[in-house]
Amino acid sequence: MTAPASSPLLAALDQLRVAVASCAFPLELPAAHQARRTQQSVTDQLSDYILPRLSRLDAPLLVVVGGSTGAGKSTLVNSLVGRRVSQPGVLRPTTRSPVLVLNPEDRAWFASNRVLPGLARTTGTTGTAGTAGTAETPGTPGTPGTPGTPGTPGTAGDGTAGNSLQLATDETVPLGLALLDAPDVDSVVTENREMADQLLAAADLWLFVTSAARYADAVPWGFLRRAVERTVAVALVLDRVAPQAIDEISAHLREMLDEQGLGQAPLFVVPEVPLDDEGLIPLNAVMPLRIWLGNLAADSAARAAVVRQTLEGAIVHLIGSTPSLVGAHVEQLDAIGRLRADADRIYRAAGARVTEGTADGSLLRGEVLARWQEFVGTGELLRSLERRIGWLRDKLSAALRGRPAPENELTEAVETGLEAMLRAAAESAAEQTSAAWRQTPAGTALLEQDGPALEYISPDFRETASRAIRDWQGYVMQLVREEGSDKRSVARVLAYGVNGIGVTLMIVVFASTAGVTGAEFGVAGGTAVVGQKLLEAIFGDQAVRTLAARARKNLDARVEALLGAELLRYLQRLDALGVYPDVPERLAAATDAAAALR
Ligand SMILES: Nc1nc2c(ncn2[C@@H]2O[C@H](COP(=O)(O)OP(=O)(O)OP(=O)(O)O)[C@@H](O)[C@H]2O)c(=O)[nH]1
Ligand SMILES: [Mg+2]
Repeated sequence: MTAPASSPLLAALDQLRVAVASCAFPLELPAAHQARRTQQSVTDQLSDYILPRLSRLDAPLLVVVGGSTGAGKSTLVNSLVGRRVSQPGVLRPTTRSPVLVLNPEDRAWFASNRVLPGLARTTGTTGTAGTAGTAETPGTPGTPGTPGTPGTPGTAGDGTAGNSLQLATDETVPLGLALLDAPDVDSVVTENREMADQLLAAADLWLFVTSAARYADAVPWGFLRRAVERTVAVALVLDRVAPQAIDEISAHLREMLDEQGLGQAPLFVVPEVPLDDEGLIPLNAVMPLRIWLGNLAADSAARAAVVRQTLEGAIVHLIGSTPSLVGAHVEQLDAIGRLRADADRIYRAAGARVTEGTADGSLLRGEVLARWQEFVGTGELLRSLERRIGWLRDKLSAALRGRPAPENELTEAVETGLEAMLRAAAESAAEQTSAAWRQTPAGTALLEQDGPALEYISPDFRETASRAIRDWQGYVMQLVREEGSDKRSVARVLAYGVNGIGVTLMIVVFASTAGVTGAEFGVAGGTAVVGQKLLEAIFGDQAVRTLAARARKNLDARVEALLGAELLRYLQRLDALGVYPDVPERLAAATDAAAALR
């Protein structure tokens, strides 16, 4: 089992790591919390164990000594080494920052960031018996611990809590094997529990220490069950057993191990004996374990078997955990899709309403209608409309020439009316979209995020809308000017004035679906008919149809752009979540690729 650093499996798992990292669960949805934890543990397991181990299968074996607090882990490690490399103590929990004890020749491997890259190394000086560098503080050797009794302050903890790994080297540690004294798995200190978790995930072999008093506790068994699930190599130490109880307790423990599928795991029993002056268990009591570890370190085939078992278990577990990540990512995508669809639908409907409202005569009311009537003198024109177009044209021309610029007021009224209609549509769309998003906690959280307030229209909406309308009016004027450059109509356009004709075209556009033909002279339709006839008289029927259609199309496009920009604020907030649609497929593919190479 010697995989080169660039093995296909290693490459596939690195791909898988990238794919796992690209999963995102920003919305508080049912599967999100668990998925974030799974993502973290999968990522840790890959970078802390699987990838470094796979790239160096021949690297020293990492034996993590884990178990409940006060089980005697630190004391056991010290006793195996023959000196105090890790500080035991009477105040629980004692070991806060993990201590890695190794042969000086294996130092390079563990000092580098390949193993447990998240933990900074603090190094002890290479110890001679009795001194062990920074890995320990002077303790009170030989204080037999009675858990729960107050300890000497100096013995409680190593003073270095948190994310660091203390390295202690000692010649007595067999080459090719390192012992890591971990914090307690059942700690009252959360960081300890998490650290123990992370360290156990990085182990080639779990050396699980339990005591006569604690061996039936639930939490350590939870860890052991996990080890079985992941087929991690496990050995057990039943520590601190009164000599007369050894048979009974070890039989019971073996029974429990059998039930949990750990019947094959080596079990070492260490009797409770008085500690020596150094606070160490006499050598003969730990000898079987020491020999076993020594043999394991010396036997490269046995070491490889341990590595293979744990590595394969870890990879299988990893591969098995990606479907839940895919599921949770899809759950996010679905929720985002629904929020997006809500916003899309509401803004599309708003756009449709504006398009309809700018065509069905709705705008020809109030100020616009008043200005228009002032502009063309509707009543009289209407009455004469069907009699004689020529007469109408003369009359109109007189009317227009007689009053210098009523079209400017009309143009303004059009701008105001159109702006009000757009604003109402945008306001109602913002209101409806936020109401729709508020239906779910995830949507509510998004609305309440920092950033532009999504419950209202954009602060500069009025301004943007007014500019868009003025630009449209400019476009309509330009249309009229171009059409008027035709030889036949130029004189008439000049006679009526580009602005007057332009604003008339706008009125015609506003009534384009309002039944302007035939006898249905509603107020809006009726007033627009006058404009229609006027334009037809100037440009001809066909040209008026074309002009109106172009003006209409241009207005629709501007409305769409305006509302589109409003909608974009919601979509941007969704995009900013960074939940990408291609992730499930990539993760599934990376998982399949890794599974195929396993
Ligand atoms: N008499 C006797 N005392 C022991 C033995 N093992 C541990 N102790 C004492 O029990 C107490 C706890 O031991 P530690 O080695 O610190 O236990 P630990 O499992 O490392 O504890 P945490 O680091 O808190 O998880 C200390 O006071 C030790 O001196 C033993 O075999 N015999
Ligand atoms: Mg300890």
